[in-house]
Amino acid sequence: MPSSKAVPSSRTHLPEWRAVADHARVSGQLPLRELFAADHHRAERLSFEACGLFVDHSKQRLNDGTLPLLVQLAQACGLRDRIDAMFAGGRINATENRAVLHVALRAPRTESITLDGQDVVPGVHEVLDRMAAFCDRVRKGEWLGHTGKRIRTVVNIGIGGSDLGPVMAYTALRHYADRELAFRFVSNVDGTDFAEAVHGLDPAETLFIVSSKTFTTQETLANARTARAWALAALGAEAAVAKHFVAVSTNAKEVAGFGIDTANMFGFWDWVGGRYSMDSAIGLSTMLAIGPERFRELLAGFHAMDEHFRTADFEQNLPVLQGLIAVWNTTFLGAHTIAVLPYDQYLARFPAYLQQLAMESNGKRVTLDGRVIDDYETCPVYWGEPGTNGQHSFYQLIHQGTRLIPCDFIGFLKSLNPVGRHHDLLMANCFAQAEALAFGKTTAEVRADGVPEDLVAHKTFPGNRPSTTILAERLTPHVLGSLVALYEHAVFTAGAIWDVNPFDQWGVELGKVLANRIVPELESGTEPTLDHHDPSTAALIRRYRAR
Ligand code: G6Q
Repeated sequence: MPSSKAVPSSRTHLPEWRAVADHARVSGQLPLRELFAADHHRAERLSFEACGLFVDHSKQRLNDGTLPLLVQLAQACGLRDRIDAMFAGGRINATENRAVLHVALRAPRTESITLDGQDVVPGVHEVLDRMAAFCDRVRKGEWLGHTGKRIRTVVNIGIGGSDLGPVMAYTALRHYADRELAFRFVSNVDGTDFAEAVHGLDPAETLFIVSSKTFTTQETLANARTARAWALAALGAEAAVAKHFVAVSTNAKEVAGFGIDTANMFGFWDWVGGRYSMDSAIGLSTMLAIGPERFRELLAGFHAMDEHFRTADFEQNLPVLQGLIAVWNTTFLGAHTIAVLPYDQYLARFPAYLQQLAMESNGKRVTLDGRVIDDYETCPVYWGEPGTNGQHSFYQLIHQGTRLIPCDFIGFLKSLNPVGRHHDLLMANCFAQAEALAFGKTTAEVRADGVPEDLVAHKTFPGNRPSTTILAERLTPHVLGSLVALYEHAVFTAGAIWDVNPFDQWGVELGKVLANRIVPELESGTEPTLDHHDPSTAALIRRYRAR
């Protein structure tokens, strides 16, 4: 008798999927030179604007049919329902049975978002108000350390989602930061990270923020314990902890157990994923740096993009288009990576932030209903460095290598540090790189330059290498919020097409479990039995123990 359990159907069985795949075979290689030559309005037609961001997709390998087919695919994949379910507090993180409501973190007071019949927005603002009051006290020098000195340095201890967002946001918004306060970040369990972060600091003037959603993370707790020992060694009394440690967490019990007064704890909720938490209390270091008002501008930027994503037609919807083009380039045109290239030094950590956002979200090989995906590729590798530095290292491969590497260029019309001609030079490079990638330099053009025949092939640029250019007026907290939300929702969109759950991260578990098993084997005084390890791992452990 045939089983009554329906076999989950692959996305590839959708007619809309096949239509995109067929289209990719026919049109995916069309040269950008020809596409631009055939349509003088292409740049305008494929540029989109919302929430202070101007996004030019015209240098992507798209022809007239591509975006409509991708939008039809999004509709067939139920993207609209998924968006509505997220904003309505549905438990769309099915494998963890959780709602996904980071959009509530930036909802204005006047809005309401309900989860299990309860409006979560008042709770969000209650925490924001407490954070603001705390930040004002620290920034004004009213919050004093144990010996009566004001706080001069803030050290955020956290890892993954509790580190990358705070580091990225602090770096990005440093222009707006209170320069009287210094900020350092400790994430790695490597003792070097802690040692270097506190080097030269006066414990009497240092405030640690222990940022951990679960407050059980091995690395963060190890660093927090070391920080407490470091502070108490100088300050003596246990009572100093209350003045030099605050916590950001969802786990009041563990926070209290660690010795931090829960009056000095800023909470958030299980419906905020770590990599979606930089605008929750995890952003405490950001708020300390830029102040509560600017932090609210950051939230307003996120919210503007949330509303755009929720309401705009897919054809004009920035995150939807961004997500669909990522799917187009990787799943249908075969690119394995996407390079993110900010032409702004303040965005130096943006590619690293995006790496976690995209790859921890969509780096999956099983669909929501449990089918192993063996007939299409999901999330690409995200990577990047700020321009122009990257031009002098890895751009060679993007221009002339054998691989297809779509690029996102991000730039600003105005510099926050106008110095001589620097900004013109910077942006000239940004525009030039996208132009060179798209149009290349043909063999005929190289020959016309009088290049010797034996070098012609070497000096030819094939072109047709796709990129998107994102521009904003200047890097403000509002723009940063919109930019991050653009990528958050683009990741969501791509996840809906790939049919994966962007909100779990089971793939990080196995290594953690194995590490916990190896720790006692490294620390034990007696020779442990290593029979349960493979020969390579056992030999590495023996070598380490024999040091
Ligand atoms: C993010 C991940 C992960 C998490 C860290 C830190 O989405 O879940 O990067 O943020 O493992 O976790 P804690 O905040 O619980 O310490």
